[in-house]
Amino acid sequence: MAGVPLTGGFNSDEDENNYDYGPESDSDEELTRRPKIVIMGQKRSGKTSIKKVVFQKMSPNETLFCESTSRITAESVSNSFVKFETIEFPGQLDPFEPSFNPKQMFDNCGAMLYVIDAQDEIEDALKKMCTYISRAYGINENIRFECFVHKVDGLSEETKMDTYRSIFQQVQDELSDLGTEAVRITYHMTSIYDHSIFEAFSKVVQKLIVQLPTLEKLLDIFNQGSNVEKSFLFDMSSKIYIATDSTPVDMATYELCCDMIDVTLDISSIYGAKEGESVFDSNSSASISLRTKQSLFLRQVNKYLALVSIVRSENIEKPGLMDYNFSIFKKGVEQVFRISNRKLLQKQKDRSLVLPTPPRSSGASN
Ligand SMILES: Nc1nc2c(ncn2[C@@H]2O[C@H](COP(=O)(O)OP(=O)(O)OP(=O)(O)O)[C@@H](O)[C@H]2O)c(=O)[nH]1
Ligand SMILES: [Mg+2]
Repeated sequence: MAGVPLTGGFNSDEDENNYDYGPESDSDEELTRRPKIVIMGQKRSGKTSIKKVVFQKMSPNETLFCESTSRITAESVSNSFVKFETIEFPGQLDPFEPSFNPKQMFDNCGAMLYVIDAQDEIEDALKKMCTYISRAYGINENIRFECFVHKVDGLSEETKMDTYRSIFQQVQDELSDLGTEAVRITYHMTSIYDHSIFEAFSKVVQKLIVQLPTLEKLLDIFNQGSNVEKSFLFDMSSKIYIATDSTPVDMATYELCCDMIDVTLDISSIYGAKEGESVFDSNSSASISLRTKQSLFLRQVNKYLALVSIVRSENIEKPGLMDYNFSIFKKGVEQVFRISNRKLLQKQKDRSLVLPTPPRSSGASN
């Protein structure tokens, strides 16, 4: 099929490279509004390691020296496109102790992530997870529940599937005993030693982005018009993808795209950036042709995001078409977030306009 230039119904020529997911400020109100991801799990199940590897670029081997967390740790993830807060509960603490104010915490919680060490005894961990999930569900039914069956690097493919099946069955039984079978839990098989942890975190974060269906549609249109096989919208600093088109994600393709980001940033930091400057800017773009007759394209969308696409080499007819379609796609993404931001600012303005009614004076004035 021949590629076609896209047309965009955009009437604004503003170039907003720094548009963001919500207003960019660290005001108290902004911080409390940020989506919260509560991370729980038994001691040494891998909670801190996951955060460090995904958001702080720690190499997996270094996590061997991570100290056990002794108290509740809240960290803001703000150097990435989606800004949110992670709250880690160390294994030995009960998050529903009244002194931790569970009502307030789970009322504001976007996702609850429970980490289970697949290389350890899982019975107790599962029981605890089900109890916590049903209590959190009792406070806020909108929380997304995510179960990370973690450290699967030590398991064979067969054991992995058996573990998954047995966890799924036990959790269903346990939840129905607790009377909360309506809860939906998403399971992810993860390890910090491969890309599975980034893929799983991508899926967790995507659920917190309200614009996701629109982004997916935009990516589908871009792919069709440009004869592209697969596209990801990547958050460059964490390498999690915040959206992809509607075709299924294949792990090898995702890994290929992650590798491309590493290569681009490495080359850019050696040859491109001046000292103290960001290695990812509006000039960032890369094309790589592979032996497999596929080509990879990377283009900067804004200061945090990049579009990474895979095209079969025989489908590249006109090199300019992809760039043209990308410029239309980029404007589309800008519009999507600008509209959301405007709505959000309007909501904040409306809220501040609700002034308290002055007390009525009982006496006559003269
Ligand atoms: N094999 C393997 N080991 C892992 C993985 N993730 C974490 N670990 C190891 O698990 C150990 C415990 O990790 P932590 O991140 O400190 O565990 P935690 O859940 O934060 O523990 P507490 O803070 O005590 O509740 C470390 O030695 C990590 O190297 C993984 O995917 N595979
Ligand atoms: Mg920890």
